[in-house]
Amino acid sequence: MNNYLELSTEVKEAQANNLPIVALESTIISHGMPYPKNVETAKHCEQIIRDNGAIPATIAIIDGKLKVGLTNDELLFLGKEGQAVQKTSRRDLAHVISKRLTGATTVSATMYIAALAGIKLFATGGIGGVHRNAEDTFDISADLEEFKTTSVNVVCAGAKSILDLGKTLEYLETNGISVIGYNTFMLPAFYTRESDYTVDFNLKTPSEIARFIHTKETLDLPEGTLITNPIPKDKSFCKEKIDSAIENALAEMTNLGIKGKETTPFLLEKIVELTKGKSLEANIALVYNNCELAAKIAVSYNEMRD
Ligand code: PSU
Ligand code: MN
Repeated sequence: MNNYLELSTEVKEAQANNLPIVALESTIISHGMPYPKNVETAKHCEQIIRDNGAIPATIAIIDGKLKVGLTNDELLFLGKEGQAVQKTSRRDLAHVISKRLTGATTVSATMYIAALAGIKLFATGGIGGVHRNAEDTFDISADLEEFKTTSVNVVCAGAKSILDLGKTLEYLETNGISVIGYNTFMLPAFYTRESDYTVDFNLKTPSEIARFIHTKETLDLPEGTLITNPIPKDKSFCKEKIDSAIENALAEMTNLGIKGKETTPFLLEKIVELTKGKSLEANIALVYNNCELAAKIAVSYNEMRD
């Protein structure tokens, strides 16, 4: 396996010196945001992690190698190519690697690779979940499955209501995956700080969250944890406005017959268009907020390790 794994010099040095590391995914760059904002955001995410005392490790597959830590050229390539790059979830890994292709990794594939590299914290915007109408389509993101077996702790801004939030929470509970709220008892809904759902545990400081992760590991529980962090107040959306954009995007998706892995990228792009770019601004702000929290948890977790 390690034949495919390639760590950047920065990540290798961080490991050698026992520094805290935070993983970042690459589908958010290629499929989640338009160029050039995607590249700008990806670079700034790395900077925020450094500013908060940890080392960033953006993960992607480049020419068949599992890369942990990307160069600026690699980031730029993924950002410019956009949706022409293969969106790579767990099920795509063997294909992309055996053909020596380049792939942008989703939350599931990024967690898998982060675990191989021994990285415990991962920051992103939103994770995949149980889609609305999943009872008919069976569309449940591989991201949720990954949390069952991969002990990586993911900071996100909750689940957006292109998904069925209630079913997503039930699915997580069934599989023994804890949903932590950072200073919130309500599950944040990505563009908004509130939703009609509650998290499992409201933890108030990065060190409380780090203690939770450390304890889970001491108990040999193999699951990942979902850490939800509400979008900053000044960037959050009015619920009615975003809900109406989401409804319109979903209706257009059904009309166009879009299915499978194209669903999430289509909806994200459509929502940006319908909100005249405001949802993109919100998305960028919440990712930055998550990078900061993940770095702080990683620093605190690192101090607890023996
Ligand atoms: N949600 C976002 N931005 C994203 C994604 C989700 O707000 O970029 C991406 C992530 O990479 C996530 C993937 O892992 O979409 C989930 O895709 P699917 O729903 O097809 O499982
Ligand atoms: Mn899906």
